Amino acid sequence: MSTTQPRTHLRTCPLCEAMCGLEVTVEGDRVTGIRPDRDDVWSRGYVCPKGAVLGDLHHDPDRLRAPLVRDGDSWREVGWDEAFEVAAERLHPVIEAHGIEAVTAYIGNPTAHNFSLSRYVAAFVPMSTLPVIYSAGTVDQWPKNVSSALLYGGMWTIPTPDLDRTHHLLVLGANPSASQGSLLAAADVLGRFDAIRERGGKIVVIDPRRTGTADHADEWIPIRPGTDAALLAAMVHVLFAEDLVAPGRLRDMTFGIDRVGELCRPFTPERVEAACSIPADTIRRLARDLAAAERGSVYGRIGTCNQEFGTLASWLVDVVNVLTGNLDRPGGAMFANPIAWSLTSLHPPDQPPGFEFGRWKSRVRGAPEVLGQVPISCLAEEIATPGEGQIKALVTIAGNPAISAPDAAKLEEALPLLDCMISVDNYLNETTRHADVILPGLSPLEQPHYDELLWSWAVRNAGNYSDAIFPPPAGRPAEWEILLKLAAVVSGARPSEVDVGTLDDLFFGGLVGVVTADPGSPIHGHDASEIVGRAEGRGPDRLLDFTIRSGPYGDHFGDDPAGLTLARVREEPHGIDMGPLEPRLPGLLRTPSGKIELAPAHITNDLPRLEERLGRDEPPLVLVSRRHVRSNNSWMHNLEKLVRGRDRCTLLIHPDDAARAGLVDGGAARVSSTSGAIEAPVEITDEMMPGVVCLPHGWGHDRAGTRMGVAARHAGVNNNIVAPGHLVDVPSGNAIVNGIPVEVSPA
Ligand SMILES: Nc1nc2c(c(=O)[nH]1)N[C@H]1C(S)=C(S)[C@@H](COP(=O)(O)OP(=O)(O)OC[C@H]3O[C@@H](n4cnc5c(=O)[nH]c(N)nc54)[C@H](O)[C@@H]3O)O[C@H]1N2
Ligand SMILES: Nc1nc2c(c(=O)[nH]1)N[C@H]1C(S)=C(S)[C@@H](COP(=O)(O)OP(=O)(O)OC[C@H]3O[C@@H](n4cnc5c(=O)[nH]c(N)nc54)[C@H](O)[C@@H]3O)O[C@H]1N2
Ligand code: SF4
Ligand SMILES: [Mo]
Repeated sequence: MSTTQPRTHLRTCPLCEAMCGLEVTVEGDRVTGIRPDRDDVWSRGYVCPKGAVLGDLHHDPDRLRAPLVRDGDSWREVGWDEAFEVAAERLHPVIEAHGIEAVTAYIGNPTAHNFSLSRYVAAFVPMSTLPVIYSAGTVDQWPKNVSSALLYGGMWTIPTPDLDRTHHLLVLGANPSASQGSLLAAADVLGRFDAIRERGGKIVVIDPRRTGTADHADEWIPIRPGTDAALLAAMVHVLFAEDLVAPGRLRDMTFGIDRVGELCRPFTPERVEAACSIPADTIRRLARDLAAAERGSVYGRIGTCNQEFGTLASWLVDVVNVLTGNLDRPGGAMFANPIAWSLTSLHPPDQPPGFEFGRWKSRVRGAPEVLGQVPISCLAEEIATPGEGQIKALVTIAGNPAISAPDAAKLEEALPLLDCMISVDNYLNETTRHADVILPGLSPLEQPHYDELLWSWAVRNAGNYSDAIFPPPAGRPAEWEILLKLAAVVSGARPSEVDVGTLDDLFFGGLVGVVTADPGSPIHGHDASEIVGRAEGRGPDRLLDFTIRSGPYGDHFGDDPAGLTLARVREEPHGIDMGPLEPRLPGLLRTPSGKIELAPAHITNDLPRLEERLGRDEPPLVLVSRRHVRSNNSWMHNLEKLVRGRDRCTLLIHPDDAARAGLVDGGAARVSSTSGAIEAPVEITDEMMPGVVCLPHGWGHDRAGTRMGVAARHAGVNNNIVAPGHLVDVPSGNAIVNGIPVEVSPA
């Protein structure tokens, strides 16, 4: 009789930016245990509850394992050839009747965390020939992308706080106790926070909510949502007024330092204190403390992006880091130099040197394009409004906009109007229930893993490759193959004619051509056809090998024989660590001037809007969002171990506000705004500042026709029903989902 011996596999968790190393135990085809890998050079034994249930995700019976095709109200499991045939049958007539302009795509968050999707979405977008796409980026970090594009010349050139060496950390609108860090890749962020304080440093958290992160800080300063830009502008004012501006070596590589001082002069601490709800003295102290710190760093995240002045706030975070000399110095805010460079670091081919915005406008609302996209809230009206250019077909890739996009009710009404919808997704959920065809990807454990983008803002220069734990089931394509084939089908090809290998060669060859022609690349001048000819393998592995070999520590195709290749990286299953971050400026800058362009007009033109806001009457209550460590946006609620226990989709409200609204703890509240109303259980807590209530996003799993049994039993409500879609940050078009005026009453 044969017994299956337990085997252990080392594996990076693909769920968030912490990139924890795991030790996964497998018996036969079952995952029987997951422990943190204490020898992982990056995460050193850290894990959170989500990583520990990757096995449950793999075994989840609701996870789709075969394509689904809709016939009326019912679904049929089909083979892959048939799935693509049906996709073409339903999509091509739309394109013939209305042109490719009638088709668009929405790209969701897990794309950034998936071995295949993260690399091949870069192929899908151009190859599909879609003129316009939408993404979760415009409910996320678009303001930071705009700021980085203009300041440094790369929309993903984003500095990260150098946690392990800083002495002073100012955190705005980030809650790593839940999120585990964002645009800040580090495992055990809070442990690193504690270490800052243990070595005598200081941490200040600025947030309308006293979060689990604030519990690890020296000081929590509540702020009225949407006013971080005013606070930071006042800090800049103080730095100039008190002669504390000390950019050091950055001065010679920066344009616009004095201009920033002039522009922020009107923002005195006294003028912003009422709007921010932070005393002027406190603002002065924040500026002085930061200036006095030997090594300090300002870090802002989604609370500073998903809000009324997202771009100004995101920009001012970097402005303050520059003015205090902390940008690009150890202990400040630094740029990583990972083992494998990210495809996103290439300048977008459709952009002139530098960046232009507003090159086209959305049809219905006239929203200007920013970095190739308009707000995701435009999608519903583009589908629902008849006329030339109306959207008739949609492709979703690893996204759940029916829940995650503002004005969710409008999008839910619009999706059924589509003539064709194709979803690359692993679940039949609130969004994909509207699809004609669902094409599921492999489970994370059935594919290799190496993060594409996230190492670009890691707190160390590192990388880690994991092999697949289970072989992909026979006949199932990887998602890179799905994307290439789908791109060809969208562009008009018949599925039977598509040769994925040829498309992959085209994509790879094109990339090698671009890089060898780039004077800034270490492999500049190499013969592209020779590199392509010798490259082994295909798909994401071949790309990864190329980005490692042409990267900073690579073998540069023979120039540095001791350098890294994918094969060498694979020999180190606990990961490779090339050490702490090192200064990268001015070499990294890709601006037209070759300097940091600190006062770009596209951003500073928004300052009058901020000034106007200062005198505004404040609404009695505004709503903000939150995350929880056991939840992941909208999609891990089908795992019993994560959702069990008390309801986490509750309305947090300060005791004074609750009393005024007549709400009792554990009772039900009705939350309404100009866009809709929802009901949620009440949790009265002084962790909220008065005047601000809080709901998590990502819930509302009570919709008919989904196939997520556990999630449906823990449905919660969708806070994006009360997020009005017209509320966007002006320079970026990013959604405002924090600081929404709401009314609250007993339900
Ligand atoms: N009110 C409010 N709204 C918000 C936010 C907020 O703070 N407040 N945050 C915003 C932010 S930051 C983000 S990033 C967005 C997220 O918005 P989305 O990206 O639209 O939503 P997710 O919940 O991440 O959707 C994940 C989808 O991908 C599928 N999926 C998971 N893994 C895979 C995979 O490996 N392959 C494929 N093909 N599919 C997969 C899931 O089944 C699910 O359908 O939400 C935004 N919305
Ligand atoms: N467990 C888990 N981890 C995740 C996710 C998840 O859903 N669950 N989502 C992932 C994704 S897609 C992202 S983008 C990241 C986000 O990572 P974080 O940015 O750390 O996100 P949050 O935990 O939502 O923390 C945002 C904080 O901003 C505060 N805030 C709201 N409005 C304002 C404001 O106007 N000003 C200030 N100063 N603060 C404000 C909120 O109260 C909240 O505490 O997390 C990622 N990691
Ligand atoms: S913090 Fe949790 S979800 Fe994030 S990588 Fe680590 S184990 Fe995975
Ligand atoms: Mo996000």
